[in-house]
Amino acid sequence: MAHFFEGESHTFSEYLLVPGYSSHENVPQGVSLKTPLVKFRRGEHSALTMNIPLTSAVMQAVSGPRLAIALAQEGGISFIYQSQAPEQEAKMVREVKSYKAGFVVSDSTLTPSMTLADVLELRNRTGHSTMPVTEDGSAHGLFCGIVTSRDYRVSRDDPSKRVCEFMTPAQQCITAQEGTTLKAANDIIWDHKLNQLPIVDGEGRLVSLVFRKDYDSHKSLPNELLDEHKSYIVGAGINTRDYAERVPLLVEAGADVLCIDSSEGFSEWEKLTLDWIREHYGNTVKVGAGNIVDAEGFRYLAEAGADFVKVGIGGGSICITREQKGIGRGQASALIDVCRARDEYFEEAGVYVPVCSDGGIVYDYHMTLALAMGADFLMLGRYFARFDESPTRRLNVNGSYVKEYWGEGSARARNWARYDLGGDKRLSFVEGVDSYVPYAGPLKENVEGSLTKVRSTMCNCGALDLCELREKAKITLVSATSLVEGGAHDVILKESDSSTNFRS
Ligand code: RVP
Repeated sequence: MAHFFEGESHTFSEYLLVPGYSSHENVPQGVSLKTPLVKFRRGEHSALTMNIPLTSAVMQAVSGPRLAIALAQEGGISFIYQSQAPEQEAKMVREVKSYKAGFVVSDSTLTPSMTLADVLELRNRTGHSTMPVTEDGSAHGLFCGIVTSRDYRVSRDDPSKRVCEFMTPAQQCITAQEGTTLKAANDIIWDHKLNQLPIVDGEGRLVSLVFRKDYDSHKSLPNELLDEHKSYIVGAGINTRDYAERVPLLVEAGADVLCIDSSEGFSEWEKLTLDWIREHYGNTVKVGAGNIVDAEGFRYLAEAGADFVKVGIGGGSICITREQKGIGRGQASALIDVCRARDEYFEEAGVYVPVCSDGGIVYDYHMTLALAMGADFLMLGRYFARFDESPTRRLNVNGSYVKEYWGEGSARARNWARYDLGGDKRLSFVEGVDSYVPYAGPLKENVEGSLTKVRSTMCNCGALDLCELREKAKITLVSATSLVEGGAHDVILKESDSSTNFRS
């Protein structure tokens, strides 16, 4: 007879935090969100610590180089998606590692023969209004000029007008040589009243751009996550199929941490992957594993040598695994169960294996709940997909801006390595959807907004750091009726009031 699983299956929205005593010290400015990313022994420190407990999902629609840089600047980590050729993924990792704070490698470069229509399309897609022009349109091609929104008038100019007819040509641009310091570049910008300064090499090839606005913003990045060479920390996804080929390329490219990206991680495939990495790299390569949803799954991966363990099956916003296969578990219950197992394992083995709660965060308060339930950090897809920096197109649908967001198990992503158990490819089925999410602007201000709420709630619970939150948080299950009470109710909302839209 089938075994009846005794654990529960609740999700975040079914819980609330009951406030605890807070003293005069419990103010948001005093709250630390630092958290360990990889395992450590009792009495030691984690070799990698994040300044905020957020990572971005291993997904095509989420974690490209641009988002990885923006998130590292805020103190979190992206995991570049693995559903692409290993060389291509390694190139993205390299792009993040070679990014020098303040020196931007353009991802919207033009060629002289492109048209104004191309410029407008690119501007719409990326949100960038300044675009360098290179001979072959590559980010490091021969520098030909620059286009800004001051160079054309949409209402008057012919969309077929060529870029070379309205760009500011290279000869008229003030540029600086490769090797110029950020401070010196900034002085040139101010002395010549520029908005941006192209940096070129000895042969006139474009290296990067320095923007006037970035210098000041760089100075205000107190949480940025840098390695010992002052490059941003970045993670990369791997799968349980081509690791022997992929891992060496990612390590060589400088990935700081890897993560096995699998929809179902309680499997021998994961152990074989971890064994291979340990055999070839010992403990120098850090690698997380998942996803699992109970204590047994955690124990298996911890004993197999995972540096962190990821929890979550079927709770992702674009995920239809539960509908398609009937497997999974409510994210909150899964997390509580696994965090208990982590603490028991720590007691027993003296090794602390951080737990990541992956998927299903809809409201900002879900972040606080997940952290209070024991998550060391969170992984989010939908949340980050909405920002300027995600790699997808921004579109105008029925008068509102949206960004595209699709699951790794969707037909669009074709990430069979994440789901496939082998066998005839023609029999593969989808476990994810292709969708839109509301466009939400830049990552920085959204993350700041969400974490302000997290810090504030932590103060209400009397906690000044994440360990204290876990110890002090009082979590209660709520009834379906009290859920209704939680939103605005029994009033007629004014149309102009958008403050009830708390979804993040
Ligand atoms: P969410 O943040 O709710 O959008 O969830 C993101 C998570 O969903 C990912 O980190 C991953 O674990 C899972 N995912 C990604 N693709 C799919 C799918 O197509 N089913 N699920």
